[in-house]
Amino acid sequence: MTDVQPRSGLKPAGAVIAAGTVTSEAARRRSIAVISHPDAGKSTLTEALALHAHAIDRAGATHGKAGRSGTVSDWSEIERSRGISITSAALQFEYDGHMINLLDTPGHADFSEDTYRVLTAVDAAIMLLDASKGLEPQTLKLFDVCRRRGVPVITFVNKWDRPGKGVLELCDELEQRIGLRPTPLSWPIGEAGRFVGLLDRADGTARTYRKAPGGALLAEQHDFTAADAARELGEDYQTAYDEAHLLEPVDVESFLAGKTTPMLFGAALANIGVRQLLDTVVALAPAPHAHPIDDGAAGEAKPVGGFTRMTDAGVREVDEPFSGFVFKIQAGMDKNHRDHLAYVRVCSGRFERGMVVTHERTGRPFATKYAQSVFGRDRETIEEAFPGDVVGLVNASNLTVGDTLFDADGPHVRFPPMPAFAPEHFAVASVRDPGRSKQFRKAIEQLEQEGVVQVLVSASRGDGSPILAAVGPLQFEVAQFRMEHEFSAVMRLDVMGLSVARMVKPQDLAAVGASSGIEIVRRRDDVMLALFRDIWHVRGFERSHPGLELIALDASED
Ligand SMILES: Nc1nc2c(ncn2[C@@H]2O[C@H](COP(=O)(O)OP(=O)(O)OP(=O)(O)O)[C@@H](O)[C@H]2O)c(=O)[nH]1
Ligand SMILES: [Mg+2]
Repeated sequence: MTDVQPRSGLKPAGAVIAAGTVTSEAARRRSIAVISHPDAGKSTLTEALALHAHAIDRAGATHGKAGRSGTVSDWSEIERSRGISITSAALQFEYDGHMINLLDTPGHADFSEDTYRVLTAVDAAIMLLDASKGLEPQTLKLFDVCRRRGVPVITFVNKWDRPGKGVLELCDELEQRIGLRPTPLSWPIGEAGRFVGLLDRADGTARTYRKAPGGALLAEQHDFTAADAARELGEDYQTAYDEAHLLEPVDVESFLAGKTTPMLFGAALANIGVRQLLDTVVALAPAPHAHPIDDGAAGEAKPVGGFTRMTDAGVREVDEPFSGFVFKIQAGMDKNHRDHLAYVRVCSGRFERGMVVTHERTGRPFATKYAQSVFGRDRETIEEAFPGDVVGLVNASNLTVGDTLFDADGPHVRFPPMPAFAPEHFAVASVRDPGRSKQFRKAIEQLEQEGVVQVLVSASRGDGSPILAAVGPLQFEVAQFRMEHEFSAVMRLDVMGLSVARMVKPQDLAAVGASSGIEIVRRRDDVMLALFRDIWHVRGFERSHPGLELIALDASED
């Protein structure tokens, strides 16, 4: 393994920062999510980034999906056996004087609720493109969420070690299809599949790579000055140089405004181009900034993105007393302890373990004695955290996704609610062995709290047969798997022929419920829903009952 000096031409902004104060600690933090269509290589890249920052010393995701055993972000049994990420994972590591909070997200559309929640907790995103596939449907959807939330996007074109599309074709796709202008930082020398090395667009230097066997260690590399590269690499270098200069250079302002995207190339599996990406995150991704709050004004609080404020709604500045919100709850991380962990994104102030905070939803005090940092499945006690960090609170059983916590001695704050999705799949759940009913009920409660599935209760079926509601059917599989493996209760699921949920006002309940083929259910927040076969069923009902109002679940960001 060779050392990975020297770095690319980027100079991290504000590398010399006095440590210790909330403002300076926030300034050296970068919180970023990796997003894309399934299989583009997010988990592989997450691991490669940690490898480059020396947070781990060997990549585990190097043997293809089937044999994957040790990917730090894909830790659960079901993820390892299937080779897909079904839930997001957080890693934190130091790099070059900065603290990086990196969130790997699941690409599968069925788990997009989880990915969307993560996007509320980061300040920037790395959008991964598979070199041979370009912009895939789920990537488009996620990019759209970033745009709406004002999350600036860095683009990494992955799998350049394999045959793929042309570089200019990929750039065109970004510009034509999503109106995002790519501004290259690096440029591949040699087309996809016949990859020679990377050109640094800023100074014309080049780096060639030879993959370490199996790709588990950092790739061997060789650096060339611009003059040497032109001589040694010949036409390939000249082509790369000419093409790279057809596009504009990086521009921070338009990047933060979501108009341009710094673009890099590489191969996560072979650890190529990964260091440049890390340097780019440090140099360009915004540090944590003022966070929009839910100030009770009409309409939704709009996000502030990058440095560009897009809202008149109130904000919580990073140097105000501690505040944060729960964006994820995960159980079963530690088999021996059966605990569950609430992931809190710190928005302002210094978090100190043991401090008493107020749980905004209940107004009750909440002790934070068991606070941990998270690294995939590994956790360690932490003493303090700063804006941008993810704090894991253990056995925080009263906490639910979307809840706000704030310093009990500071001013009250509430962050906007989490985006919830309109479910499109419904199934009646029951326990196979009635002797396991207690475990079944506990599991249902747990899975709901984590947001693995939504749980609806129908008066006619009762508590013992809750209706599970999901954005995609894979969520059901996860619920079933976890029910069996964590709670030793086998769950029977009877899929219902229903696909649309609408809110119903209390005064209309009896009338809607009297109509055949419509199921009335209660959601956790006591909202009453009517479940319909399909959208045609809804429209037909509306036509024949003009006096009744059905309200669409518009929280879905589609
Ligand atoms: N050839 C090549 N294969 C890669 C590269 N990066 C990732 N892969 C492979 O692509 C497959 C998918 O990688 P993952 O990292 O699991 O992809 P993901 O985006 O996390 O997938 P989901 O979490 O399921 O959405 C694996 O077989 C990887 O080994 C790369 O740079 N080159
Ligand atoms: Mg993954």
